[in-house]
Parts: sequence; structure tokens; C-alpha cells
Amino acid sequence: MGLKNWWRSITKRSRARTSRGEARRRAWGNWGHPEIERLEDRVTPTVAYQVPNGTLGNQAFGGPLGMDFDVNQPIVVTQLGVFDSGSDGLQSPITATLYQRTSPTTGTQVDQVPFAAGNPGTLVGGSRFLPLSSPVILPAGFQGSIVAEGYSALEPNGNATLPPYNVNKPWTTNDGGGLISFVGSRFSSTPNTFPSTVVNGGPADTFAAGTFQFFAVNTANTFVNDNWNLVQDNGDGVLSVGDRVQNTNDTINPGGITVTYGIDGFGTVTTSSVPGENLGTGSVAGAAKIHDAVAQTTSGGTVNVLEGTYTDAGGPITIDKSVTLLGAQHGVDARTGRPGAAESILNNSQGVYVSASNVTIDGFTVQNSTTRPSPATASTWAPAPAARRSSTMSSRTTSPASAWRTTAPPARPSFSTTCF
Ligand SMILES: [Ca+2]
Ligand SMILES: [Ca+2]
Ligand SMILES: [Ca+2]
Repeated sequence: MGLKNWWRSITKRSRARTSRGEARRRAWGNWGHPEIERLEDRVTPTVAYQVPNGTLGNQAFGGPLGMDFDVNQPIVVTQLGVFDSGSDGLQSPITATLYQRTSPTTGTQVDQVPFAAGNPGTLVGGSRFLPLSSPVILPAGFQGSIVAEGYSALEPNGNATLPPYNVNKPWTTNDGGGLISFVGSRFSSTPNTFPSTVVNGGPADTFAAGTFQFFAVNTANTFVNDNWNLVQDNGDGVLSVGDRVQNTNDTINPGGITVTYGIDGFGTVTTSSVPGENLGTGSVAGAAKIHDAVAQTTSGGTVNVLEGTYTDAGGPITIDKSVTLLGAQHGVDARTGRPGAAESILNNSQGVYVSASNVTIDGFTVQNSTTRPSPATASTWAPAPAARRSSTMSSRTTSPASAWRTTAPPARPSFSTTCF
């Protein structure tokens, strides 16, 4: 083909791409604009207090060393870390403790991770990290302190008020794009306590000592998928709550959603792209079902159920909180048909059981619901066989079988329900 025709052909293809892209964006609706990077979508965690690899400590302080931070937007902390002088292993055990500051001189322990002597965890820069047994969500307004304790002459900490680091401090902070702010530092000579003495005059990160890894989190907007790709382990080498997962295997906006498993991402992991590791795929109890996502989503929030098939085995797909449940085809009228469209399919023999007020369900196919759901207090159970329901309840159709059910009085909720 000539140059002109080649150009025309490219132009045509790119127009076609644009229009498909626009259709996707429309179908994608309120789970964001793919062009804009959401802080929640970062694959790798932010390390709050960063020490370069090879940094040597300059102080042997055995007591607790704390650094204070304030949370500006909700974060999930997945790993705690401790400075390793020389990045050559810990010559003595060090403990990392996350505190909530309750006054200028007091704090309440939130979580703690002990680091044994040797080479525990993962070395990132000049710090070692281990996962929390359960990731901790810190809300906006939270005032925290990360405390490390156990440094010694053999395993010294860093102190920016002492030479040589009073002249040139090699360690830095990272607020993850303004998610947190760094406030100041503190210490104590009393072991195993919140360090109550505030450092006067030093930088906010006076010490090379404790640190942590975190992600932005938005529990008002959660995601469920049946084929997540694992993109970042939380450090324990297996699929677990706190890992990062991405919707790489979907056709709508593939790779556009990255979330923390069990925190704002739920469902099943089918692939892993974590280099050098063969992490288990599958799911983790408490993070596997649509109902698990509903349980973890802020009341009034949105559970985005990505394209795929969901069974929530063991009972009906239960929606027991006031949330909006959006399937892949939300906002698209099912009555006009969605041939070939990627659907979010609710496939459960007991159907969908809604027991809360102000639930909106939009953009789903419901199928194979053939059994009356339990508990048997249903005031309505419609064996409403509809492979695809329309955007209003009144226009649902009747084959094949599916179920819709509400609870009986006195617990009768007032529904504001749209399906599907
Ligand atoms: Ca060391
Ligand atoms: Ca893991
Ligand atoms: Ca999927």
C-alpha cells in the first residue's frame, strides 16, 4: 500500500482504538479514569524512612528510638523495618514497634515485629523488612510513631545530631505523594516503652532506626476479581493479605487496577508475576468472596466486581451492608442486550441475598440460581430466571433460573435497589 493509504489505514485503526477506549471508559464508570495515576495503583510500596544501602551507624543507643508521622490520607502499612548498619545483617536483635501517639509524651502500641539477629526479612536499601501478620490500616488523622530498639556497639543506629551525619545525613523520607507527614523524633532510656523524650532541633528523621512500607488505600472503593495477577509480595513468600494484585488478566482496562489483597482487593489470584518466586495462587479465607469485600468496604461505598464469574460458595451471595455493587457492565442497559460484553457473573445456586437498606446492584448477570436461599425467613424470593436483568427490577425477564430475595419484617430493609 502507498504511503497515503498506509497513513489512512493507521488513522482509521487509531480512530477505532479511540472509540473502543471511550466505550471502555464509559463502561468503566466511576472506578476512575485510566489516564490518571491513582496513588492506590502503585505496585511497589512506599518506604517511609529510607536509608541507602551500606550506611553505617554512628551511635550505640540501646533504648527505643522513635520517629513521628501524621497520616493525611488513609494508608495500609504492610511491613515494618529496621536499619541494618552496614547492610550486613543484624549483630543483635532489633524490635520495630508501631505506636499511635496519644499525647506528646504517650503512645499506644498498634503492632510489633521482632527482628532476630542475622539476616531476617528482606533488605531494601539499608533496612530490613518483615511483614506484619495482618496489614494495618491507618486512617487520615492518625498520629503515629515508628520505634526501633536494641541497637548496640556491634549494631549501631544512625543519629543525625552526631558526626558525621550532623553535616551530611544520607537517609531521607518519602511521604508517598503527601499521604503522610514527618513530624519529629523521640527517644527513651527505658526499654520496652513508648519513648517520651522529644528530640529538640534535629530533623524529623533524626535516626536511622525504624521504618515501614505502606500503600494508599481507599476502603470506600474496593475491587473483586476472579483472576488477579499477583505483582508484589508482602515479604512472606506466599499469597497472603497485604500482597499487591493487579487486574492484568481482564479485558476491560487490563492492569489498570492495583490493590492490596484482603484490604481493598478481594477474590481469586490465578497468576503471579513476582520475579523469582512461585507464590501460591488461589485465595485466602476472609479475602476470597464478594461478601468479604462487602464486609471490608465502608458503608455507603462501592464494591467494584470486575469481569468474571463469582460463586461465593457456601451460601447465597450475601450483601449485608449499604453498598453499591458495580459489575463490569454497570450503567449499560441490559434490556437492549450486551452481546459479547465482558460480564460480571453471579453464579450461585442460592442467588443473591440482600439484607441491608440502600443497596444498589448494577451491571451483573445472575445465573444458575435454583435453590431457595436459607435462612428461610424470606418474605420474597423470586425464582426470577434472568440471565441478564435490566436496569430496573420491574423489567427483569424470566429464564434461565436465578434468585432474588429480601428478608422478612421486622428486619425488613427499605430497598433502594437497582438491578442489574
Ligand atoms: Ca549490621
Ligand atoms: Ca504474601
Ligand atoms: Ca476477571
